[in-house]
Amino acid sequence: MLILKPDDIPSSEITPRSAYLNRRQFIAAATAAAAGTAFAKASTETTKLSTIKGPLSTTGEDLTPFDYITHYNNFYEFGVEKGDPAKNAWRLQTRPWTITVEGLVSKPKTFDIDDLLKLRPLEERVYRMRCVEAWSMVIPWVGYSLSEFIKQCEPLGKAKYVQFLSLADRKQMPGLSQSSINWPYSEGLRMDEAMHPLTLLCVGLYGQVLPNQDGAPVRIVVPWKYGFKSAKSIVKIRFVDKQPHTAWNDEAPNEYGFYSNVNPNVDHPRWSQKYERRIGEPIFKQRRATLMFNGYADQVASLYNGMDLRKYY
Ligand SMILES: Nc1nc2c(c(=O)[nH]1)N[C@H]1C(S)=C(S)[C@@H](COP(=O)(O)O)O[C@H]1N2
Ligand SMILES: [Mo]
Repeated sequence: MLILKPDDIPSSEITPRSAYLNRRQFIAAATAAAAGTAFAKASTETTKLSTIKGPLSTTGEDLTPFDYITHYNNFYEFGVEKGDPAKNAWRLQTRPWTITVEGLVSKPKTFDIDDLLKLRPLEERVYRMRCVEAWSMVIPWVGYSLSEFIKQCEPLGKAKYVQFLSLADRKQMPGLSQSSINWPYSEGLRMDEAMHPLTLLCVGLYGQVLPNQDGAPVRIVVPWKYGFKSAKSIVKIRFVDKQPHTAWNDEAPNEYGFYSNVNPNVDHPRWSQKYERRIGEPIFKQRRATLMFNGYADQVASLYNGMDLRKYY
């Protein structure tokens, strides 16, 4: 079963922001009533984070409004529709939370999320994000370079790749039984990609802790790759010597490659990647050209020198 596809909702059906907010308040109230204390508990966790301005921020683009970032999601553990994560992710318990580090490291370790939050100063980093389904957003993430965390993990020289594994818990995640994904959601990067300063260990957005539907309490963000490379709600990081298996590549290997760098010149077998729709913008501004490496070519193109990007899609 293949689910990822370009979103073909006509632009005319995109709800204006005012109506959207009203509906959102309605949904929040209805969900709170249905969920009782669980929702109340989750909503008290929208704690503010103190951040410094990250020098690696993308400039000159309007931010996607918070309500779109939190109500138009892909997070299949909570359902396959864009609105499902916002409806269902209140079930996710984000404390206590640990990341287990294993594989080719000097010694396996477990990190508590509250210690990770204190490891480095938290930066606000504005990144363009491009989903493989040909929509995009501009998001003010909060976090610090994954490389800072990887240094704490003490990987061995033999480690060539990093694998990220998301939580997969049937009690909290109603979407696990709704799609054929090979759970837990697995993603991976080559070590030099993982160590690149743009690759973010992300704990928040818009100056607050990550909303559950965006991958609380900790996710990866890799802005020059299609969105599915940015694994949410991660509980395990494994250092390995061979390219790890990844969830979408397991699902459809000819459609979703390991590298999945944003590339307008290499179409998906079922659709073009030349253009994208910017979520939340007025209809006349929505269609825009997709940029090589999502606009981060100056910073990352050298990672792929000499590689055929058609072969390593
Ligand atoms: N664990 C997990 N991570 C995931 C996904 C998912 O379904 N499960 N979806 C991916 C996809 S396809 C995209 S586009 C981004 C969306 O992130 P956002 O909802 O915060 O914008 O998360 C990625 N990370
Ligand atoms: Mo995506």
